[in-house]
Amino acid sequence: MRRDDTIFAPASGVGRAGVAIIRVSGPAARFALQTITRGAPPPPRRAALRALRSGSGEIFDRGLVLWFPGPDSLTGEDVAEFQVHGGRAILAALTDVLAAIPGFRTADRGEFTRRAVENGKLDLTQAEAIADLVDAETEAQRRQALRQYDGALATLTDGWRGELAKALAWVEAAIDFSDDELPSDVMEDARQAVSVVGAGIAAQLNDAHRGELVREGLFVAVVGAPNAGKSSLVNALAGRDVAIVAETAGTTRDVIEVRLNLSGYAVVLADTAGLRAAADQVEAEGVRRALARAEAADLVVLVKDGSSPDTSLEYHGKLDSNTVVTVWNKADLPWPVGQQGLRLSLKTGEGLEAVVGAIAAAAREKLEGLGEAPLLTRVRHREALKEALAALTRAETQPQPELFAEDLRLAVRSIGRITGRVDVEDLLDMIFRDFCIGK
Ligand SMILES: Nc1nc2c(ncn2[C@@H]2O[C@H](COP(=O)(O)OP(=O)(O)O)[C@@H](O)[C@H]2O)c(=O)[nH]1
Ligand SMILES: [Mg+2]
Repeated sequence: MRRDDTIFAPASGVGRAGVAIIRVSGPAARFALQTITRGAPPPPRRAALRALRSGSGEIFDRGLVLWFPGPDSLTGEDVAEFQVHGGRAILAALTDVLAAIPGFRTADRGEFTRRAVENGKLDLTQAEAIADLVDAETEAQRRQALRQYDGALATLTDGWRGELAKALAWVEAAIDFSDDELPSDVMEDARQAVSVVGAGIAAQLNDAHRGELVREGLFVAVVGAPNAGKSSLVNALAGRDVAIVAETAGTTRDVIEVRLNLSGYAVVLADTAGLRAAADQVEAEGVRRALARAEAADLVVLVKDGSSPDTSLEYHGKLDSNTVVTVWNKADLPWPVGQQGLRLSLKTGEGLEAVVGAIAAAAREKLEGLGEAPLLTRVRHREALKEALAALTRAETQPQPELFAEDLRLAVRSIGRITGRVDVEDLLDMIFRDFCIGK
């Protein structure tokens, strides 16, 4: 797709910095380079130091310029890059000259990547991966995004799509040609392919949403009796005071959330009201929310006060369905004999590292423990695969080749939506080129 307008935007962050990078993409990128440097562009992909001039001819900075003629560029269009000193006045001067060139405008959000997708430089999963890479706050998120950028998801789904398209080609051949013109078992082969790909998709869907959890963060609920030290633990893990710590039992009444990076995993930690027979209605509502949060959480941290009887016992049955890390707090106080488990004192800091380790291990188990690392990182991927699987399941019981073909076509299209390669006919053309029937 060819665009008439040329877009520009800072590729580096806003504010003062050593260097700022401005990217320009579109048919007039070369013109911009020539106008601002008053000379020919440097050789492709080579940095050159140039004086940069404003409209009046005044030099406003000296910086590196780069020239990437399309289609071998980020967007597939002609691209120019200016690496200038990262001051506001310089950026303003550069932006002014660019904006004054006819057909130039500032880029919309994600527009460079969008053009790259439209020009076939990236597929949709890679474009999403770029956004995820930029947003990645933890190691696990970065690893997952890079994997997707490198094409892990695209390779998997393109493989399925190819298999099904081949099957579809056979079925269409079976519809169009008489039996004696074809190898005997084409329909059988097609059905076999449908069942293999269907099983592969079903296995991928059965990944406990791990990819989405890595990306969006694991929900961890901190629960336990009032005064056990839940709020103190949340604050200690967050490294700052997000929750009120108080001697008065029943202080925390609503759910308080904090996002943090726990040993490389994105986690949304929730502090909750203490579990006990509530003193008033507000507290009762707090208890209800705490239990609801524990139920909805991916992981529960149960905090117990080792120095006093546990008043939350009656609620523990409700936590059983989830992965629970139990922590015994107040190890600095005398404990009755028999309290065993992960010892912690939030007062002295004793055992905190081990608790972080235990929660991180449980998180790792949730996210990676089930073998092969996950590939579906967005609801969108999951929905497309669910649709494809539904079509394949229908196809399996479809005796009529025409209807079987129609379901296959739907499945190929659904899978193609993940990468943005949706044209089934293109794929068929490619496959039929290798066919020898009717040559
Ligand atoms: N001695 C001692 N006191 C603690 C410890 N952790 C928390 N506390 C105290 O226990 C009380 C309740 O703590 P808080 O975090 O508000 O508990 P929550 O009700 O479970 O959120 C506060 O007075 C804290 O200072 C600990 O490890 N040792
Ligand atoms: Mg509290």
